Amino acid sequence: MGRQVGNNKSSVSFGAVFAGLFFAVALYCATDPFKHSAIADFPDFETYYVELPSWSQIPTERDSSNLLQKSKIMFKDEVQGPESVSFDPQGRGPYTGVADGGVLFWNGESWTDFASTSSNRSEICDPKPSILSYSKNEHICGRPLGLRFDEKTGHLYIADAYFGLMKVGPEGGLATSVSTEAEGVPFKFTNDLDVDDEGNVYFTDTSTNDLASLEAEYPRLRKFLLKLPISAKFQFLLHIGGRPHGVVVKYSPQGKLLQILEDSEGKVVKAASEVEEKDGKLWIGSVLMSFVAVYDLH
Ligand SMILES: [Ca+2]
Repeated sequence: MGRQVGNNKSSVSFGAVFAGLFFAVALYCATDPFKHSAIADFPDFETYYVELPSWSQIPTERDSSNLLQKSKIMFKDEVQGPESVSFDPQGRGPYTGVADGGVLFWNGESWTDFASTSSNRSEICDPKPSILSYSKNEHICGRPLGLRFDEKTGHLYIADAYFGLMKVGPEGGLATSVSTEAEGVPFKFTNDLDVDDEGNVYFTDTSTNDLASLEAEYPRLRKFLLKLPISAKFQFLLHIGGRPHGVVVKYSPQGKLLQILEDSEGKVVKAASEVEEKDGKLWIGSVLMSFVAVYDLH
């Protein structure tokens, strides 16, 4: 009998400790006192529903040979997060936009600063050891996510995540704003663009960058996840399902799938943000890599 009472006592005290611990964790998550969450510095952060294609539209074809793993790694640790890769009308380059907000140019021997999208750059935009440590100042330093030259004028159009659609002359320098809104609706996250033969500029604007479909459907869930006091690295792993996976798909102008290249284990190409085809080679940029991957189509 006495023993039974003892057991009850210990289970009561264990329950109390567990409840106390649970309360402390809940309080920590709710208030984030040490500013660990990914959006701690963005008090006005809002989430939006994003329309995504249905699962039936996603191709089921696979590249079982993981051909992307044959890509050559170029400029290792010389460029951080080179999302968009582009060449100028003379074929020089590549040019790329990197995590610190700059647009860089490869002159054949070294990387040089070519352009910037922020007139407000300071030492807070200086190079950092990790790609993930730039996110706090991106809204000040800029983040060029799409680059494309107008073949006729040589102007470089830049889609900056924070400053909208911008443009800079063939000599580079500080880019000027082309547009930050369409029909009165401000851009949320200008990501990619293209320029046709007549100089018309097309670009995409997404309110989030590569978040999972579930979170697109349930914005409150996304905000909750982002508010959890865990590092940007774990946030990212959570969003992509915990495993990097590079995929490049080629479609015909009619929308027929022509070729699919994969690195399903993320051994070489961890993720592909944009691909530029030039002289039989695919130049693969990624916001997550510290290099450019080049895949030879021949
Ligand atoms: Ca892009």
